[in-house]
Amino acid sequence: MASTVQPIDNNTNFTVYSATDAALGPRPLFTQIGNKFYFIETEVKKNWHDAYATCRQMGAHLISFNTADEWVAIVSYLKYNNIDYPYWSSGCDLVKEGSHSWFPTGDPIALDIWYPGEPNNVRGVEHCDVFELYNGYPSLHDNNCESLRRYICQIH
Ligand SMILES: [Ca+2]
Repeated sequence: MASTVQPIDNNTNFTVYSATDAALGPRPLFTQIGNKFYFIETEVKKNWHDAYATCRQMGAHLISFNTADEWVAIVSYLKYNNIDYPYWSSGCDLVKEGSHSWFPTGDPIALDIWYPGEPNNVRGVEHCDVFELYNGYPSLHDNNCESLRRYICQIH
C-alpha cells in the first residue's frame, strides 16, 4: 500500500516566545509554531514516562498532533532549523492496548501520519509513539516506552 505521508518542503515564519505563568514561575523558552507553543528538547534524552513528567513540570504535555496543520508546522519547523529527529509525542496505547491515542485528551490518533506498517508493536513492547524522519518521511512509529528519546512539550 502506498504511503500517504509526504516529505515537507514549505517554510513558515516562527516566533520565539518566553511564556511565564504566575503559578508555575518562569518557563523555559517556548516557541510559537503555528498557533501553539512548544518546548523542543534537542539534547537530553529520556524514556517516555520521564519525558512526560518533565513536560508536566513545565505546565505542559508531550506534543500531540490533532490537525494536519499542526503536523506540517512542526515538521517544517524542524526541517527549516535542521533539528534532528526523533521525538516522543503524547501518543501511546498505554490506556488501551492496541488503541493509540493522544494521552492528554484520550482522542484517537486520527491523522494518517503513521509510517506504513506502523504501529506494529514489535516484540509486544512498543506502546509509546515517537515521530521521526524515517527513509526521508516524517512519520509516527510506536517504540518501546523505555527507549531514550528527545521530546517536545506543548502548551495545550
Ligand atoms: Ca513500531
